[in-house]
Amino acid sequence: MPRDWSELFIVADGPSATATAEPPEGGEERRSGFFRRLRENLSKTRQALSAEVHATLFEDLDEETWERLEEALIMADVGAATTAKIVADLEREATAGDLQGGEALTGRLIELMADIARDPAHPPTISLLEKPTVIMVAGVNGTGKTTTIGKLAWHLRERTGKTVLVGAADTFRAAAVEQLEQWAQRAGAEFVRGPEGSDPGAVAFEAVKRGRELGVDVVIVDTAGRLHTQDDLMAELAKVKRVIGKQLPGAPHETLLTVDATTGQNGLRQAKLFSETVPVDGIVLTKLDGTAKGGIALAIAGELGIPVKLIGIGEALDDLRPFDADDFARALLAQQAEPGP
Ligand SMILES: Nc1nc2c(ncn2[C@@H]2O[C@H](COP(=O)(O)OP(=O)(O)O)[C@@H](O)[C@H]2O)c(=O)[nH]1
Ligand SMILES: [Mg+2]
Repeated sequence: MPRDWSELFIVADGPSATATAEPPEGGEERRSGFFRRLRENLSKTRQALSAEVHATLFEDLDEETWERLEEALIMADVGAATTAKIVADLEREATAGDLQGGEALTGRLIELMADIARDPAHPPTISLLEKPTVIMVAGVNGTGKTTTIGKLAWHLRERTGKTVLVGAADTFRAAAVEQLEQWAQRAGAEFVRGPEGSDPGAVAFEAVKRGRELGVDVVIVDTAGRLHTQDDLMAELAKVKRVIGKQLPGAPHETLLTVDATTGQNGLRQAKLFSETVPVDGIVLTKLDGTAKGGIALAIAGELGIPVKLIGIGEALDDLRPFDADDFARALLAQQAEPGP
């Protein structure tokens, strides 16, 4: 599981990138620093969940234990089906006598949650082997597409030394283009825009073309998140994707969908809808810092079969990170503030 940027990106000279800004020494310290921050950023979900879980699992186990546990997980938006599976597994093992005491039960619960979020068939990595690698970012308005692109461009440059171009194919709102341009500047990325009100497909085409001419490593294409109707939006998204493929066969190589964690189960429904129109390779779960519904990460992984690849935990450049199922589950429930092995 990628715990680090260098493990998220698959690059040509090895299974993982050589991190330019992160020397290998001090890796452990850096990891525990990351983990502490993840834990802090997830504090809303953790507070809501862990108090109830601890109150339940450290008492005598009975029918009510499992009901209360289910309720706590559902309140954290883990999702009914995913919750039922986790709790049934834990109850079975506890009843069989395999788990003794609150500590062991909580530890096993963390493992079960991480297992759900981890899908070996869909590893949460992003391949950068094509040049340029084209990443298309889709999602409903306000879910964090533009912000995520800025952060991602910045990390690609900082952590892997890649050159990046971003294309403003969200032409629906003029302000969206300006906002993306500012992020591109902060991230040190090239920027392609079209004339006002231009066709999103044409901008996406131009961005990939320009990226090829400049020889950049990664092209990231922003898209609109709101149109007159949902059908329009989906049709446009499919078209942008098609047009990108015309400029560069095989592209986009990666389609990321932003889901706002604060919208909980609604975000899950959005993700289903989008993924029926364009195949989605990975979810970026944003705004996890501001919600008690962080359990949605598990519901997405468990019920959609699309890996969560990145999580947004704030509004700053540095507030995007690879999703690690184990760290995530532990950050939600573990008492101790350090990552496990
Ligand atoms: N707290 C927090 N805010 C975020 C995060 N990601 C995006 N935002 C905020 O959400 C709002 C909408 O983001 P934007 O990128 O414009 O969404 P877009 O319409 O999908 O492009 C902005 O105010 C962002 O600062 C996040 O991870 N945490
Ligand atoms: Mg935007």
